[in-house]
Amino acid sequence: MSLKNKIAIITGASRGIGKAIAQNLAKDGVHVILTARNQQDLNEAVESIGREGGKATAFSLDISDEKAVGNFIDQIKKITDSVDILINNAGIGSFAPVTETETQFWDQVMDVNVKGTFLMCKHLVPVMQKQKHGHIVNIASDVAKRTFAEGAMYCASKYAQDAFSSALRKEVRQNNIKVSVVYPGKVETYFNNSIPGVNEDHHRLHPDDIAGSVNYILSAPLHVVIDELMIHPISQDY
Ligand code: NJP
Repeated sequence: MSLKNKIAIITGASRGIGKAIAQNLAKDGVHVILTARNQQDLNEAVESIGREGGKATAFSLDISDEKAVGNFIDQIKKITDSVDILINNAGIGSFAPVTETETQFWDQVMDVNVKGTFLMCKHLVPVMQKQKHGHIVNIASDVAKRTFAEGAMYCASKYAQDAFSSALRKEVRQNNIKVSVVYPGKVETYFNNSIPGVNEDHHRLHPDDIAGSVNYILSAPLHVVIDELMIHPISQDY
């Protein structure tokens, strides 16, 4: 299915996986609406898409803030009647023993990874239900399906995001809305204060690998939904 002239909202699109998804979709003719908190990073991403001939718009948005999400969707409704695609990609995490995990950080991780996904869906699904179509792609993690020591907080958030996605899929299928989940292994991004290119660990995917998977999912024929897609670097032991 062609993606040309579709409209997509991408959270966490200022860098890493979200930025690569936005760039890749724009190359396929999608009007991409980029969101993240840092406006300057967003502007740079929008400019780079524009230089490649793509159509991009940016909105500063903290997805953990319901009032901000509601205001954002109101603004979107003023510029378009239709939103074809929502990519819930923004996410945070860090790794430590449970006894050393700050409760405040637990709340932040749950607020972004779980509540943020919920809020974006809560406020955008009605738009998709009205137009009688839509595709939501949630970027979870392979640790939505496995656990490891010192990963309790992050794994819990990704298991919750995955369970939410699975239940939502059953709820909105009748409205012709597809819900897909991508489960990446390690990816070379800014996640958890990493700096791409300086990590000693070479067992990582490139953000473009995830972006390619997302294009594949979104390009499936109308009658097909790819519910889940797990993707790892072949060298990653998991
Ligand atoms: O991370 P990074 P990734 N509201 O840090 C934004 C999952 N994943 O691309 O808000 C709105 O480069 C932030 O912008 P800013 C991971 O769990 C990754 O790797 O300005 N946006 C930036 O644009 C996550 O769900 C790996 O700080 C918020 C973006 O999110 C997704 O992949 C492995 C926000 C983060 O970019 C993308 O992460 C895996 C908020 N409150 C799953 N807080 C991996 N990298 O290895 C942050 O299994 N952002």
